Amino acid sequence: MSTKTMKRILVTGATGQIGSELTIELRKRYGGDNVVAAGHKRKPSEKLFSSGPFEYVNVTQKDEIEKVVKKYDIDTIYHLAAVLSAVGEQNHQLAWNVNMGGLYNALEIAREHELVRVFWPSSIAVFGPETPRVNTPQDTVLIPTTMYGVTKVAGELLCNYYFLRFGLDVRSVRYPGIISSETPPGGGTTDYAVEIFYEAIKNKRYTCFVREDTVLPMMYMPDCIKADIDLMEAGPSRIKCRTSYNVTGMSFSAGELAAEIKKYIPEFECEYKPDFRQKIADSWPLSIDDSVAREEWGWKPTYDLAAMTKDMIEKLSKRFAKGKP
Ligand code: VAH
Repeated sequence: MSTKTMKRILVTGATGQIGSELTIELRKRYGGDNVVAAGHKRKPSEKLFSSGPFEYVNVTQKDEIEKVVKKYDIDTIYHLAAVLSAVGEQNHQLAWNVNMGGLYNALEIAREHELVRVFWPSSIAVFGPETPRVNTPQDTVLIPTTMYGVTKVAGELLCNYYFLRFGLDVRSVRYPGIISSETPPGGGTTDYAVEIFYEAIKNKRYTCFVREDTVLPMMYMPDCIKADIDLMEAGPSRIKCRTSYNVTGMSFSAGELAAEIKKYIPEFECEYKPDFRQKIADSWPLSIDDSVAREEWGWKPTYDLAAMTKDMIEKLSKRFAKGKP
């Protein structure tokens, strides 16, 4: 395992919901020019494009990643490029090719170029109906019922293999649903928890695609970014888990989220019309035990439902008032 420090970072999936905010935070910490943002089809925001290098990369093409690694002398990869659960059920081949092909390429490049470290996000989608759903433990049954979940279980095993076989310092967390105000999510089952804020502020009403009583583990973006960076900056000896760490911020039902929003927008009305994503949500846990991450590298979330809702409504209201989308 390399003992060098992380200096020049590549973020794949940098135009996505998490990648776009993670890149900005990494640029604050490591310097704009030392963090290369890589996207595939989505155009980068002005903020992303103007704060450091940007490259278009298709992660299923190893040579496209390798070209950027060589051009910028990259020593660390945050590999976020992925197809999420809902899109993955509509196009399972795409989900397999991007999620598995992309990860394999990133790990092979990290091995061949002896990179310092790799971050790769797994998800609570690794869990399935056979998994204990309350306070889901770190080590448990992983029989997902989505292609996205299959790629996340396989991805965790691949990362563990690259650590054991080649000593590659690859690290991972299992994201719950992530809520944020900067970049809308693209094709996940938990997208309702973001869309509801946009619709409540703009139109005072929202049609939610899961039942009112659907409870899922969630996390606010500032905590998501903190988890990624804290994990990557932890001393190697503290990291005992090389598949992926359970992490979470909070759990709430769609109805509880709507009620919290109504405290700020009393006229807000939410109706519930479950679609195919209900079956996916019903296969996932209600709450997560993240005690191992807390013990091994000091994980501790900051935001609960009330604090997140307040911050989301403030940030989105301010942005919409300026006429921005
Ligand atoms: C999805 N946002 O909905 C992702 C996440 C736990 C959910 O992995 O697919």
